[in-house]
Amino acid sequence: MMYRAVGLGTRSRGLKPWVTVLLVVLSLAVVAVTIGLLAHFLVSGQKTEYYHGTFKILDARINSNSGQNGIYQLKDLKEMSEKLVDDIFIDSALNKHYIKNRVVRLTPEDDGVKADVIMVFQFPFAEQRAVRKKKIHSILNQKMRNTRALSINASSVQVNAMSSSTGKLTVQACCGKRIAPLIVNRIMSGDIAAKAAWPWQASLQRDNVHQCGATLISNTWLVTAAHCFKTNANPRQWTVSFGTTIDPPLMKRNVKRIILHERYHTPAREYDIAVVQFSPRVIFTDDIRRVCLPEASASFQPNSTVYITGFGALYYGGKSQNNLQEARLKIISDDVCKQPHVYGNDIKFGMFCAGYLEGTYDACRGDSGGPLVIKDLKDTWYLIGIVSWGDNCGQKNKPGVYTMVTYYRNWIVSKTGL
Ligand code: 4AZ
Repeated sequence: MMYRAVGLGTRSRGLKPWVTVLLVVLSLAVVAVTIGLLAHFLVSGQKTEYYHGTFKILDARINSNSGQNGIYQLKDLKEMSEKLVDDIFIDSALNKHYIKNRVVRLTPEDDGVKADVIMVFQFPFAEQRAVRKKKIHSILNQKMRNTRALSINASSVQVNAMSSSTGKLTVQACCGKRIAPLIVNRIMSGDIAAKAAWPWQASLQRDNVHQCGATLISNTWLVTAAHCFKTNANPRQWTVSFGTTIDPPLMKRNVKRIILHERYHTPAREYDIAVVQFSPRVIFTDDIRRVCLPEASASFQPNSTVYITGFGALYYGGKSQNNLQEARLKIISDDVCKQPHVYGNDIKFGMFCAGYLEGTYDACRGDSGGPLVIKDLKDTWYLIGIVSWGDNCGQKNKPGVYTMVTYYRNWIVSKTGL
């Protein structure tokens, strides 16, 4: 007892209450600052950095018919180059820091093809960017000298640091990628699309009223159906909106040019394709992004799974929807679709059918001009059809008919340069 009394007495004499409070406050402040510094270190310590690299692939040429020695399809050469850069960094001292790469451009030159690649890393903040740039360059240069995957002029390798805003935008600019997972039901009788699930979908509006769907193929061009402009093709009266709702729109743009296929003449349904240029151009985000266009030589097997999206009606005679709808369909072969009890000879060149002969899942009024897309093994989405026509909606033996994008691929290039 005595011992305790003396102890207490000593403490109260040595440390006054205000000193104790001050000490506690000071220690708390030190702990807070340490946590803050640690958080700052951990967050800014793992900074994403972008580097732009170029290299020359020797004796390579790009052609739409691959197969011959040294002649590649654009898509194959891009994939091979991306794989090469992946392999190089995964098997290097920068393995832990390397995230991914994107080949953003392949330019044919006299003695080969020049590749532009954006490389993404995460580094702690300790080193200077110039030092890292040197490291990245040296790894690329050394390993490209020894690779057998492609013949590369190692002395052509260049590397430059990019600002993270430019890097991010350039990497995001790639086509046919989306962030949302795929969960799909239907358009007719409708299920609502998740935000950012179909970032290439656009709504074409006349006097601000939804008329047709359209698909983003660059930051300023859309593809749609020519028949959407049957009654009015004056760009001043049209606008385009993006996002999964018409109201409120995520973004709106003015239409600058409407180019219909020269051979589209209503009431015929052939050549039902148009390209639309809007301004100002959009900046790609997770919610607004372009789809990929397939090469003219690509073909897609009957029964493949495809998806359509649109703001169109849920039943024949219904009205357009404010929320984007989606449906999973199957490609129907020409043999099946040209049967007399289906569409017979109404299915012409440059058209194909998709849906189900049993009906139900189908595009409808207001979906016209919108996308029919397919996903490849690398989860990249391609526009292969444009909603064009059909008897009624969701009826037995009357599937939707789509403009075949591959058939018009060269026409699209001739108008947009894409
Ligand atoms: C239309 O009127 C329309 N069931 C679009 C597609 C289909 C039918 C009508 C296909 O825009």
